[in-house]
Parts: sequence; structure tokens; C-alpha cells
Amino acid sequence: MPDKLPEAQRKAALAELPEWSEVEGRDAIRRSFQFRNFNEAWGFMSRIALTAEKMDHHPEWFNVYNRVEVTLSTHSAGGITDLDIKLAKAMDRVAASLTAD
Ligand code: H2B
Repeated sequence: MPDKLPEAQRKAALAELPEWSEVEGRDAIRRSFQFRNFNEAWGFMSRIALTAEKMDHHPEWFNVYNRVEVTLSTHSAGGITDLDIKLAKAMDRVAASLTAD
């Protein structure tokens, strides 16, 4: 069971995730991804779904056409843990590989 990251570690981790922002009023981070079309957005979600399942760590997300809005937090810990940082980085990597052409 992961623990919430201590403040210093959390700041350092978020510094490596410049596209992500802290959610107000909740210990969570969020990012909005924009793809070329629905097919690409769904491809992103499919790939991340497999990663999330392997990690047993799942995103809260919302999709409209080419946009995917993601919120990450570890429910069992009541805040941001290393799992959220790992999943956020995996999302950044997959999104970068899909949108680079
Ligand atoms: N995902 C997230 N984001 N937070 C959790 O605390 C969590 C999860 N817990 N995925 C896992 C699944 C737990 O509910 C199951 C029973 O393993």
C-alpha cells in the first residue's frame, strides 16, 4: 500500500511533470490531453488501460472526441503517491509518441 508522498518529494516529482497541475481542494493532479481525433484519443486510453491494470492503479478520466481529461490520486492513500507519478509519466510518454508526426 503506497503512502502519500512527503511534501519535498511531491514538489520534486511535480517539477518533472510540467504539463500537470494540482487540483484545488483535493490532493490530486490533472492534465488535459488533446489528440488529432477520437481514434487517437481512444488509442491512448486503450494503451493506458493496459498499463493501469498492470499497476492496479486506475485513472479518473473523461473523454470527449479528441480530448481526454485525467485526474490522478491514490484513493486508498487519500492523496498523491508514487503510483500517480508513475502513471502520469507513462501517460506523458504515450501521448508524446502518438502526437509526434
Ligand atoms: N486506483 C487508484 N487511483 N487509487 C486506488 O486507491 C486504487 C486504484 N485502488 N485502483 C485499487 C485499484 C483498489 O481499489 C483495488 C481493489 O485493488
